[in-house]
Amino acid sequence: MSEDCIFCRIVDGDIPSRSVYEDETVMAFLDANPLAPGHTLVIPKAHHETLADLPEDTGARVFEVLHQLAPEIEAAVDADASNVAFNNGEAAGQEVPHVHGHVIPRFEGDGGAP
Ligand code: DGP
Repeated sequence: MSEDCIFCRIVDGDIPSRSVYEDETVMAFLDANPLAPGHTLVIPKAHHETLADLPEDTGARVFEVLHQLAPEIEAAVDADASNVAFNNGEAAGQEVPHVHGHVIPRFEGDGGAP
């Protein structure tokens, strides 16, 4: 837990979120600035800044949850596909320094990658 990390505060329940999934290791919730309906963030509950900091077993669990949730999220919003992506490090556009995978539903003809 990092006191000044927004996502740690969401895990702790200090900041409200619209929960999509939760287990011991991983949490998923709707993105506050969605690029598409159903845009979801999947995070490890423990604070790790980038993928390089993430223990292998935690990373594996994050991927298992992404694997399970991406098709369920697509179905929930009637999407045709999804982008599943990590902005990994500040120079790559990572604004929140707590590892998170984006699931961004995509629709035929919606104009290309975000
Ligand atoms: P990135 O640029 O990859 O670090 O994406 C960070 C995402 O986090 C961005 O799409 C907006 C989202 N976000 C930032 N603050 C909050 C918050 O307090 N709640 C939720 N649900 N999402 C947030």
